[in-house]
Amino acid sequence: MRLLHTSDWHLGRSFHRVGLLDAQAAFLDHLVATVRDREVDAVLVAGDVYDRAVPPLSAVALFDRALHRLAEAGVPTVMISGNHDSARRLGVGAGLLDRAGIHLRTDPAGIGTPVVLADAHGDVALYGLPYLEPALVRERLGAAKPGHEAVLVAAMDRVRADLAARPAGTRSVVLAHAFVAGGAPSDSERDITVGGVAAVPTTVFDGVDYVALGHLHGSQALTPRVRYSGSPLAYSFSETDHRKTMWLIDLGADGEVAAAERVDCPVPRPLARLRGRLEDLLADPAHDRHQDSWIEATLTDAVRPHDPMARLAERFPHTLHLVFDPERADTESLASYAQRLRGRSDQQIAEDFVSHVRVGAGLDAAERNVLYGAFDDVRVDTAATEREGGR
Ligand SMILES: [Mn+2]
Repeated sequence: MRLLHTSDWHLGRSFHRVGLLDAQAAFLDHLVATVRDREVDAVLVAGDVYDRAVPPLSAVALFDRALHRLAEAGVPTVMISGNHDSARRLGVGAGLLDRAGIHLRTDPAGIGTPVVLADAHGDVALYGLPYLEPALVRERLGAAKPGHEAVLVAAMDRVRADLAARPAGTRSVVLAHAFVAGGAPSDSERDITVGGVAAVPTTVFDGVDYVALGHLHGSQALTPRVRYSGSPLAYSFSETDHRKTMWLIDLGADGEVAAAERVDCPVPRPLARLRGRLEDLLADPAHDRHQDSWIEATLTDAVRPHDPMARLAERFPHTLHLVFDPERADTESLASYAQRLRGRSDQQIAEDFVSHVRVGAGLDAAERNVLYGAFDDVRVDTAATEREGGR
């Protein structure tokens, strides 16, 4: 059975000040063309269909068109909600869409009820696990502990129980939206850390033949059968070196991954990160090849040049982002707020703040629990508000 695995479309998202709706429409054209040209048997969309709980109408219209075209192509599609989606809003009409072969799984209640497809070698059961916010679903799933790992273990127990009751030899696929250990993040995923622990081990997914993951925006294979497709477009300059693709997976007669191919997504415009003094960036012939790229420029001039954006735009009309990183001996004190925070979690930043105001006295274990608990409460409040459609 041939599966096309994609995720993290983030419909409605823009890149700095550039709207990406046309690029997202081009990606969806490419998806539908791939389904037809490569004789795909099922499409898997592993969450973050939209960028926001309440997406702009233009994004909703784009999604609507995609649903119609997938249904017309006659290819079964399984989709889950991600941490950016409002599960309730995305799931509207799911029962009706089912009849058109589009299987939206946004409710944890449906985790143990697969979409069953068949080929010459028998059945394939496809289980959709929507993004599971631990504090909201722990009780309902009967998870033993708080945290991402415990709720995913409970969800996977339901999957394995259902699978065990099916005829021997039934092959299985799971879609999940999670941060799985070993995966490399970028700057454009929303943090889902709980209690300081974000990543769950790949062993959580033991017992199924293929795991189609969403959340991380770089394409990667954690094991041959546990993969992230990554987003179809770059959503931050940290993804400059990513190759954006979908996975075309051939699931063999015994559930083995017989083939895994990366299908390239259309690139609206390449990305480039340039660094140096403004005059050098404007003069260096090596940068000729970046003239049509979206540019992030880090200027190292000791004195901030006059109107740098306008001057850069003369050579690089698609300059989107400027960073100032002057070359001086005491760069520490001059580093911008953003530079000092780069690559650090909210928890680390808060811990450093506490130790700063207490002149070096860091957090003890009890204080750290209180702090992490507060972060979790804020996230749960936000997620609960979105579930109730409050915003
Ligand atoms: Mn995402």
